[in-house]
Amino acid sequence: MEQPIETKHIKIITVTDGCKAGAFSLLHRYVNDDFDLDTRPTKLDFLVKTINTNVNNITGDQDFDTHDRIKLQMWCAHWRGEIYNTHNPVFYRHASAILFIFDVTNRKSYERCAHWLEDARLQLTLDGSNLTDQGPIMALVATKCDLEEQRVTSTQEAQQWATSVNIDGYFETSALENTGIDETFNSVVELILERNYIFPSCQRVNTNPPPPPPQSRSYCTIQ
Ligand SMILES: Nc1nc2c(ncn2[C@@H]2O[C@H](COP(=O)(O)OP(=O)(O)OP(=O)(O)O)[C@@H](O)[C@H]2O)c(=O)[nH]1
Ligand SMILES: [Mg+2]
Repeated sequence: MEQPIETKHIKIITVTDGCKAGAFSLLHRYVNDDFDLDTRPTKLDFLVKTINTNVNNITGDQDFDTHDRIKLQMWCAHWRGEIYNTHNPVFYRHASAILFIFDVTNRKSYERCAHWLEDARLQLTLDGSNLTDQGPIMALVATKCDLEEQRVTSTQEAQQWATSVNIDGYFETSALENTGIDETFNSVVELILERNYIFPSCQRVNTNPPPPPPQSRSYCTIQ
């Protein structure tokens, strides 16, 4: 008899200063393997990707077999706009990971990460929905690394800052060249699994036969 397939639901949110840092492009590349040079500003994007992960090999977690699936629900919002002001706690609530996104060619987008980090920690404390004192995985993600000549924040500086404020990981990406993106999300998922920072209320048990290799892509935009 076939074993039930467990689908773990994991919420990941991106945080930027709403300055075209490339948050949507990062998710769009990861989920749809696509890139658009001329994106439109949106208030909220919601992208979903289902992945197969042989986490036994990664974490040694015997409860998690190769038939299990992870459904990543990824939120990307204009953080300064009305959605943030109105629904701020909803974004952070039950997030397993928070990605602070900055554009390596835009100094302000980097400097504002300190503010958003402080804000995230405050909101999570006020909301009281953290699973543990440690809280969700937090990662700093640099975008547009293909624009090396226009770069104004170095790898070393960003890495050092991330370490100094206890951020769990620092990653460099280019959605245009498709570099660093799978590595970023694979590492973030591994960190989530290692910390076991998954909200039980998000879990479902799916008794259907195993689905085909991951192709599940969907995406919704509010403009
Ligand atoms: N060269 C380069 N351009 C990029 C990259 N990622 C995004 N862009 C461009 O940066 C602009 C903004 O990208 P978005 O993904 O919309 O950024 P965003 O953070 O969602 O923007 P807002 O929500 O409007 O603040 C677009 O013109 C993208 O084509 C990248 O890796 N390299
Ligand atoms: Mg956007």
